[in-house]
Amino acid sequence: MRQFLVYIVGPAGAGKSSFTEAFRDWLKSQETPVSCVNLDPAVENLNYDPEVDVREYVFTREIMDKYSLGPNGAIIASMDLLLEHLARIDSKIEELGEGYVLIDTPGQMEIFAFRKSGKYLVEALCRERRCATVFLGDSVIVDRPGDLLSQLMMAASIYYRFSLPMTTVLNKIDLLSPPERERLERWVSSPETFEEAVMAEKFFTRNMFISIKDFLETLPPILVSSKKFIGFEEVYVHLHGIYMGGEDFERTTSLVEGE
Ligand SMILES: Nc1nc2c(ncn2[C@@H]2O[C@H](COP(=O)(O)OP(=O)(O)OP(=O)(O)O)[C@@H](O)[C@H]2O)c(=O)[nH]1
Ligand SMILES: [Mg+2]
Repeated sequence: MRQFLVYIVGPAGAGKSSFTEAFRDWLKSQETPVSCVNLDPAVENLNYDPEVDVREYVFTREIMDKYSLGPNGAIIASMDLLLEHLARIDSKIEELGEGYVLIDTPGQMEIFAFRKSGKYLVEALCRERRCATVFLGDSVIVDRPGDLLSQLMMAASIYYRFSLPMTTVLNKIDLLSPPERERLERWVSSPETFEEAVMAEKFFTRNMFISIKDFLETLPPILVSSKKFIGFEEVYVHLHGIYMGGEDFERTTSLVEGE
């Protein structure tokens, strides 16, 4: 079996680091080989011990002091500086051996996902390895249909940006009341029900909704709780399909009609 790199990407505070730790523990309990990489140069306190930690090479707090930068400027600079250490990071990942490699990504998702350095890093590490993304959204911030819609748009944009097979996840469902959870389950399992709810808000046109509906049908979000270990089996089944299925899976999940 080869290595399988799984990038955990999502908005700030959605629970990327918590998911990385909890899913690692769950995979270990299933006797699946797994290790973790911290790719966030800015994180101050990490709740788990990653096998590879980019803060060994670049630590944003030091970059702030050294170059008199503010927090966002320092994270941008840190990601750029990390590229100088890419060969070393790559060989450290190689040393981890076969199995799942969970990669916890920076809290400032847009700096990682939408600037050149993040994409370059992902592409370089994926050159010889099978890779996937877990888009980790936050179920707690879904109060109305538009809140889910904007997280799906974010997920679609990450999917497009990285061009990697993706598993979509909504975290923290332990914090929802039973009616909130049932409503979310209805929306993610029935694109028609979700479409009705979105249309009732009278802000989106049906045509604007079509591509997101397609995304929802292709990659319906799995509801998880990193605190309560809910939904991990489903995440595993989806990811394992990518790991084992490879090219065929990528083709069948392509959102481009006719491919
Ligand atoms: N109740 C509950 N809390 C969670 C869950 N996942 C994460 N949290 C909490 O959410 C907060 C943020 O979690 P992190 O794991 O640090 O989130 P993150 O996405 O890594 O944050 P950044 O890297 O700063 O963007 C912490 O207080 C976690 O304890 C969950 O499934 N349930
Ligand atoms: Mg984090």
